[in-house]
Amino acid sequence: MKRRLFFPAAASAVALLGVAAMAQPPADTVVTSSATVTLNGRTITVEGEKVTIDGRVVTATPDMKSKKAPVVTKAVCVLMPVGDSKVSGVLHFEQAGDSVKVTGEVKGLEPGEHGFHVHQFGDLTDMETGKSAGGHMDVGEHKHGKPSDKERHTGDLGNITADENGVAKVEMTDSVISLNGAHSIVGRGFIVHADPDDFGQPTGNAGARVAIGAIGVAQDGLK
Ligand SMILES: [Cu+2]
Ligand SMILES: [Zn+2]
Repeated sequence: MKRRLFFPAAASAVALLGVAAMAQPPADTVVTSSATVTLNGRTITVEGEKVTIDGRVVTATPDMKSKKAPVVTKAVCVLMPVGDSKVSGVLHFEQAGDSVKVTGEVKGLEPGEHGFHVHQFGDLTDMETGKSAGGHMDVGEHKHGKPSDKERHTGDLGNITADENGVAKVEMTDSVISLNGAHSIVGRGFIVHADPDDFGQPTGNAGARVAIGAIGVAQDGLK
């Protein structure tokens, strides 16, 4: 007898819950259909997430995929020692028309010349050898060369020269690298080598990697 009495009560409770669920969808439900209602003489339209009252948009999903790319005007690279080297420094890059001005200082070097290149990857996971930065950055397939050569890797910036205190002041302008477009060095790696780049093939015989860094957008470098 008890069961018979219980059954209709449970059934109506389920029915009530069903009606409640239909009337009020969960708060996180994404509305994909569209509907128009008239309320107090005003036309309210819901299309997906967009709501308009009398044609005026009152809510809209922001456009998260802007088509306009920002322009990078300045980039920076903090050079850190590779393995047990003591070489460190900071490089600044500034776009000046079609050229990039490279300035900065590298310290802890042996006096003399050191290979100085943009490498393929801004990947610093191997700080023991610096090999995670890959080979010389090259857009296309070129031979290794001097910065002034007609043919060179995109990232071939030649050498820097350290004084008797092991400090190299960097100041150069290069028109092959860029901070924007296909030749952009932003996100790539930078390597300073133990030996001079002698411009021999395939990569200049510059020896071990003594400092590594990743090139990023500078704090005041976006337009
Ligand atoms: Cu290199
Ligand atoms: Zn090269």
